[in-house]
Amino acid sequence: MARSKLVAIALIVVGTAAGIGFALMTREHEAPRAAGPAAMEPDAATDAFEATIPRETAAPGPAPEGMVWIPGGEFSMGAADPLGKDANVVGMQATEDSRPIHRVVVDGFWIDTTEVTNRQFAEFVKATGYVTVAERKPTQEEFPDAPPENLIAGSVVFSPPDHAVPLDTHFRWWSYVDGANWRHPAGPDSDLRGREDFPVVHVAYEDAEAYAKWAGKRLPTEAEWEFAARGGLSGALYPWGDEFLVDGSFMANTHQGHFPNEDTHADAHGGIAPVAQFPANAYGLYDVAGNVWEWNSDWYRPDYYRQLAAGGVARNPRGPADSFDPSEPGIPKRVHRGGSFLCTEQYCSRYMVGTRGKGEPSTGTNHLGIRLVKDPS
Ligand SMILES: [Ca+2]
Repeated sequence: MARSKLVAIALIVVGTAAGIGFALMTREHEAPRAAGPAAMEPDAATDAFEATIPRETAAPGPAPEGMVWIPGGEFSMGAADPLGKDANVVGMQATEDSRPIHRVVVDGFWIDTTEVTNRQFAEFVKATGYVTVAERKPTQEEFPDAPPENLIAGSVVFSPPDHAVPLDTHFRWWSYVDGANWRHPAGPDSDLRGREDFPVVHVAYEDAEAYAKWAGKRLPTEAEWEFAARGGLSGALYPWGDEFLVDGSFMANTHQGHFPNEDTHADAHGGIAPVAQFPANAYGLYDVAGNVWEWNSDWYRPDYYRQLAAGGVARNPRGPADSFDPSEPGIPKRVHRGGSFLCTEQYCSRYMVGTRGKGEPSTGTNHLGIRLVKDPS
């Protein structure tokens, strides 16, 4: 924990790659790697979607409040590259880590229909007195090499420029803001009034785990998350199908306009939105595409799907034993899924259901939240 928080404190948000660092990742794919995975040429023999086969088991009892039963079953996991490798160097090209498409079986589970809200997180904090990572003032003992002036509690906030900028580094639109945390999502002058039904943000991985423990739930594995998000469809680009707009209507809270300096609000939401403002998928899940990214319990490796595919059908995979991200070697990361209100076809298209994100565990941002699952008792 201490070592990883150094990323945010001493280096200032190097590790905020919740769909943020994809430009960096893409560039570094072209450079020699010091360590890590072998070349990731997709295996054409396995790189195709096959039908989803949901189990026909009924829910094991009444649904816990705010949750639905996911029957589990066998499905094809991963993302194709529909735009071609030259179409978008900071977008779909970086979906190499979502291939090969491979067969996975997951057992049934309950899942939250929405992202965890500020109202829900406030109940947890009221009951436990929990203090999130972003609210804790880092100490010199924890970070002996950090300049004292950097030992300030805060978090990472989207801070768009007022003019077009190259999309080569996310430092152009992300800032470490002193005093930003879940209670003050845009910084000390902001608060939660009127935002009770917005997803909680600025939560680190350990904050998400603490909330889950209190709620009697757990974070989803990446395979569980994707099975649920696909809603029984096979190989669809989005949780609802293959067309981004349905009858001209937006189906998810994403970014419209020139990224990052212009937001046209064409989907009726400038920035983050309250949960469940767009239609649910066929399993009844809201915002599995867009609004905020969601922590998964798997460690991130770009070659994990290749490892799984080599072993035939994967049963309840729980992620690799360790983490490696070629864009930031030495910084362990957990998987993020679903994309956010900042994803656009110009940058990060991670609202596409099979695509992946990743982030350093102690780093929260104002577009990263929580959705939890629960095992049948
Ligand atoms: Ca989401």
